[in-house]
Amino acid sequence: MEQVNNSQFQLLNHLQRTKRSFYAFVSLLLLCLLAYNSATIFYTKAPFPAKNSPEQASFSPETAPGKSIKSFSVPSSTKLSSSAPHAVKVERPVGKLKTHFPLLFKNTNLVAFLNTSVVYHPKRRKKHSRGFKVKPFSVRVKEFFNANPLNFSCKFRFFMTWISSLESFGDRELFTIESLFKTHPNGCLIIVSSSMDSRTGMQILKPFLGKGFKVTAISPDFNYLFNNTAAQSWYNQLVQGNVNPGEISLGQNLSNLLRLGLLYRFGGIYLDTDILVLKSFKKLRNTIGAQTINPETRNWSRLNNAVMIFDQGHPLLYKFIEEFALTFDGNKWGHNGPYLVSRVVSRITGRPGYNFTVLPPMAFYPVYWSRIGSLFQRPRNETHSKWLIAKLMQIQSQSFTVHLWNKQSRGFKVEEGSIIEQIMLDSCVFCNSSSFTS
Ligand SMILES: *[C@@H]1O[C@H](CO)[C@@H](O)[C@H](O)[C@H]1NC(C)=O
Ligand SMILES: *[C@@H]1O[C@H](CO)[C@@H](O)[C@H](O)[C@H]1NC(C)=O
Ligand SMILES: *[C@@H]1O[C@H](CO)[C@@H](O)[C@H](O)[C@H]1NC(C)=O
Ligand SMILES: *[C@@H]1O[C@H](CO)[C@@H](O)[C@H](O)[C@H]1NC(C)=O
Ligand SMILES: *[C@@H]1O[C@H](CO)[C@@H](O)[C@H](O)[C@H]1NC(C)=O
Ligand SMILES: *[C@@H]1O[C@H](CO)[C@@H](O)[C@H](O)[C@H]1NC(C)=O
Ligand SMILES: *[C@@H]1O[C@H](CO)[C@@H](O)[C@H](O)[C@H]1NC(C)=O
Ligand SMILES: CC(=O)N[C@H]1CO[C@H](CO)[C@@H](O)[C@@H]1O
Repeated sequence: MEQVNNSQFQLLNHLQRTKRSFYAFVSLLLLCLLAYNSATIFYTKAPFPAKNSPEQASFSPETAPGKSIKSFSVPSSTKLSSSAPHAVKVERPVGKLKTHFPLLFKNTNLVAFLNTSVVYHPKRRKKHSRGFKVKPFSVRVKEFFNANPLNFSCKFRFFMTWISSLESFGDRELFTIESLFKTHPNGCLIIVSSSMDSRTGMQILKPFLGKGFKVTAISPDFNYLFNNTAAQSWYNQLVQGNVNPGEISLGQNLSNLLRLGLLYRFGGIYLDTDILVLKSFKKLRNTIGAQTINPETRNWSRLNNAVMIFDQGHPLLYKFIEEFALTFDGNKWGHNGPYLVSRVVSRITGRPGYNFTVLPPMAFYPVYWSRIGSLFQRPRNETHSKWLIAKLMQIQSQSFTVHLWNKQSRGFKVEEGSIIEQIMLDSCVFCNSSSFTS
């Protein structure tokens, strides 16, 4: 019995010890958590987390826009306070952060995109360029367009912009580039983007280079682009946190301005990344497209800024930029984009000094966004089949581009026998795309 008692005692003793060490472990865990938490707070508190983030933004999948929100949003306005309530207390006493600044940190890619001083000196790049300074944006753009190592000269200067992460640059975007080079083999394309301006980004573009096409990605320099325009002070205010970016994605809205700055400084053709190119632009100059017309008057009722062709320094571009800076409203859908170009053009129509063309919807936007699904569908019956054939022939004969309105059509599958499938067969370069969904 004693033996048993003894062993029972030992067991009890052991249990108690285990319990103690369990408590010790839990306390340690709690301590760790506390330490981690304060580290998090400290990190959030650092006034310029941007300094470290752009590289991550460009290179690591962990900082995809959606994910970065939690670690970087520094709420000081009520709207965001739910996302990281613990940081509010810490942030208020600092009191230095401007009210709107935190919104810039919602998306680390956007920070990289905005902060050109960071974008220009990424550590990794330095390592590879062995101490040579990275050339300024304007020099890189001009060298790309002018250099012709294979006695190649750029007959067309294309610009696209990409302000999202590398991971979201998908099959659709790649296919729009295929269609661009299919129709413009002697064109040169710059994707203005800080995420794509990286080794991984260039890897994505490599198949095009392998085919001899001229494409590259370059991080933007807003200070250069908006220098001596009305957008200069607007941009400075934005960076300093004095512009209310509003509720809607600042990135998208900044992209509306970026395209204007690019065409104004360099001249060329701007395309959204959801534009399929079907025909050469060689006869187009200083052109913008209508997205809708008034069926009675046949006058346009709305223009769109997804395709624009303009000479360098064109006065209409200057007006667009001016309007952007004067009337920016981050809370109204489309206000700084399609509505902006419509406002300005209707205001200056008839005034001398602006020489440009407005093309009808069939030129660039042959299908309205609400009906874009019809292009992805296979024929359902005989009537439908006839309609599809007629529509395809109309697009093939009259349209320079098809706007896919990605926001509307992103989830659609390309059905066999659909118009999009036929267009893809006609405008592919690699012609190995299994499907067009992404
Ligand atoms: C941009 O980067 C510079 C240099 O790293 C930094 O001093 C500045 O605060 C950053 N600005 C923003 C808006 O992140
Ligand atoms: C280079 O291009 C020029 C004109 O574009 C042409 O005259 C010349 O023969 C070309 N040289 C070579 C080596 O292809
Ligand atoms: C802006 O333009 C002025 C000349 O008007 C030039 O001296 C200055 O370097 C330019 N700044 C940038 C950032 O390009
Ligand atoms: C249509 O546009 C023309 C010129 O752009 C203008 O003169 C005319 O008044 C417009 N018609 C209507 C009904 O708005
Ligand atoms: C307007 O531009 C076209 C080319 O797009 C050109 O042929 C025409 O001469 C220009 N007109 C004026 C008044 O500059
Ligand atoms: C044919 O298919 C279209 C598209 O699905 C549909 O709207 C239409 O009602 C169909 N017509 C007939 C006669 O079945
Ligand atoms: C199609 O071909 C290109 C170039 O060879 C290649 O990079 C790409 O991965 C291919 N895509 C598919 C879906 O096979
Ligand atoms: C005012 C304006 O152009 N707002 C745009 C901002 O970006 C969002 C997309 O993220 C667009 O939907 C808005 O139209």
